[in-house]
Amino acid sequence: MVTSMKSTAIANSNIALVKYWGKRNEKLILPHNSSISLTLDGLYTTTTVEFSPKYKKDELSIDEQKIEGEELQRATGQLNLIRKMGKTSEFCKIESKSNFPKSAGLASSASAFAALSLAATKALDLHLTAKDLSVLARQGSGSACRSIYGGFAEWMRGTHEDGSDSYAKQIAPQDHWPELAMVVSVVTSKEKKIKSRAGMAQTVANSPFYKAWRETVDLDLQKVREGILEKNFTLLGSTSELNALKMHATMHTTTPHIIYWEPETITMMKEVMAMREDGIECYFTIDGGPQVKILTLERNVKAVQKRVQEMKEVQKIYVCHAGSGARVIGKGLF
Ligand code: 2P0
Repeated sequence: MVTSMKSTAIANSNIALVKYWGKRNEKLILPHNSSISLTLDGLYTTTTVEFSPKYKKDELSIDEQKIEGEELQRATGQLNLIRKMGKTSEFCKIESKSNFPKSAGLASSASAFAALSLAATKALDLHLTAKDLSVLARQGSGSACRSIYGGFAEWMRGTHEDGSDSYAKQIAPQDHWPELAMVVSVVTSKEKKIKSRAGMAQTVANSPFYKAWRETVDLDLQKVREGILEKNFTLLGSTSELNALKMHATMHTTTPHIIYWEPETITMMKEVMAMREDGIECYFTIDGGPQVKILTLERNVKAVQKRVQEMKEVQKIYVCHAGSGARVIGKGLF
């Protein structure tokens, strides 16, 4: 009889080029709109899961800190789905480590729930297709469904009430566009006060701009898809930048308003605009946090990096390219 089932997975974070913002079903995590992302090679989470009778409850540690409360409940909720699939009631130990700060707008829940879903299903010897893994990861955190894939992924909103057609697919592989780079600049690594989940729910509930967001997002998706497939950087970058601003406009106009930007965020946005004026083509995108991610091409990375490094507002820089999808690795964290 097998008494211990253990596996380790690694998943990269992803940054949306057309954002997911707002749910039509909060329990199943079904979005109002589709989204497109770039999986990043430099930011990742490693997670080991072991199911065993020796555990009397689920035990979770993140970055070597024991976790209780809401975060543990979210992990347990995801594990309950997986236990049901694997027909087991055993508890497990989960250790998770990321190489970047969590809850600071760097998509830590995306890599975390993608890695957890893959590690836990493998530990129970379940071999899910990428599509089924994406459906599963989505129920932990929406953006996690995109981190299953390397390269560029599109999360299709779907229309079914049970969420069976709401999952991501790869639109271009990791090696499709090696020249595309993202310079992630961290202006503060403090955890944000308003989690994306609460922020988007409030925005859907009362922002007068949410309707405009939904009405314009399909065209953004079409342009970004085309930008990626045809490697049209100007189309991709300019559409992504505007899409991020539109998402933030829905937050700025919700009551009470949600402003994830810090003064340093705006300074960075202006610097990106200044670089463009100086002939360095680059565009910004910003998520549920103050960090500014700069899209550029390899030939401009050094120039962008130099300009960004010179700014006192920036604490840390990660230069990223398209990364690989979630995968199982041999070496565990315990
Ligand atoms: C995105 N974000 O597309 C958008 C852009 C933040 C801004 O997905 O409630 O942690 O777990 O589904 O995935 C962050 O939200 O939210 C996010 P839940 P999630 O990347």
